[in-house]
Amino acid sequence: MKFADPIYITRPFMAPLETFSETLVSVWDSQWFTNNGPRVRELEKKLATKLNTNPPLLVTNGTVALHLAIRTLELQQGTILTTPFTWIATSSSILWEGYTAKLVDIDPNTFNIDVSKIEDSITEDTVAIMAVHVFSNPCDVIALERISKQYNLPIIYDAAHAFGVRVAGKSIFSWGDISTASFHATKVFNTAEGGGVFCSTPERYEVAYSIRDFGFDRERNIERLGTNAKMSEIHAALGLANLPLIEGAVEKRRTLTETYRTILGERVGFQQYDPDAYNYAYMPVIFKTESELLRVVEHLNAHNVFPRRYFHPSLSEMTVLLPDQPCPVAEDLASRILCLPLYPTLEIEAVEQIAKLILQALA
Ligand code: T4K
Repeated sequence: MKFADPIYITRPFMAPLETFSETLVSVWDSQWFTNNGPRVRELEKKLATKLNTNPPLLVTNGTVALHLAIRTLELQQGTILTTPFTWIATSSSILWEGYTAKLVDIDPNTFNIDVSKIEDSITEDTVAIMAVHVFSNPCDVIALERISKQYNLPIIYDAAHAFGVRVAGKSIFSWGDISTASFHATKVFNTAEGGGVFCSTPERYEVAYSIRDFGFDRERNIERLGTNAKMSEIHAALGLANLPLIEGAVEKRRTLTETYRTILGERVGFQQYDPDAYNYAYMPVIFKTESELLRVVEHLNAHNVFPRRYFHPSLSEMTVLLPDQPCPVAEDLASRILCLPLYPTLEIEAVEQIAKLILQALA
């Protein structure tokens, strides 16, 4: 059966329009649209309470959050170790900020940076580590903390995917020296466009606060080079409408994920994760070969279903930006991995149908 309407990899999570409209009324009444307004401050406070973290700084998007994170650490020039299996923003923010990005290959089961390979990559030039919790699966934060202390290297976590995940009783955003979130429309919690910076100390928070607002300090003196990274009140209003509904949305994602996994069984491979430290942001499946994957994509497209090849190719193959850094594990995974449609309003019957189409293509 071909779906009447296209089924995309995702659809934005949306609170009922009436709820959003109610939140917008206060923005209209206040005639205050940006510059650290009351809705942004309210959302920062509510996020800190819900997640049990230090208050985040809300910014325009997850990429800008990474830029701010790097700047806030006030590092010497040098090399930042990072992962090849991620969205380009992870590495491009390092390069844009004038650092060298050195890729460390990934673990084929968790898809995260392979912690056992990090120490061999550290040189005198290394100034930090930027790791990603891929598809919300937490990195080995304990091992990374040990490396960070031993080599005196700060850790930046790109936690763009990992909203709401907790490790060892702590929010994922509280690990590392600084951590970033993306609140893009395609993320578990969204503000249409948006991002967050979670600092581990009040001193770093003040630095990030100033960079977000042109480099002004609290007395309105320019104290450093800054930029404009402020989230608007309209975006924050959407966040305030969406935030109370997130647990239900994650629960629905979990049910759909389990449905896919049950039907697909051992015919495909899955990411290794702890179900209690995962937010079901994505539904990645691994095929035996790239040609198997391409056959499935063709079959799904013919039935009006549009999965995505996150993350293909591996950043190590984007040689215009990152030449001469082969990462065989990431490249192999990138060639065989496909993310299937997954979002809270997707019907369970549609998931059953998509899974059956995949089995058909593989038969
Ligand atoms: N770090 C990591 C690890 C990341 O994955 C990302 C972004 C970042 C940092 C940077 O965060 P941001 O600066 O973006 O906040 C998407 C997202 O744009 C991007 O946020 C995300 N990661 C990346 C993995 O995926 P595209 O180019 O695949 O999105 P697009 O426009 O093709 O949308 C996918 C599907 O979603 C569409 O087929 C239909 C649906 N859709 C999309 C939008 C935007 C809707 O239904 N409504 C919409 O408004 O990048």
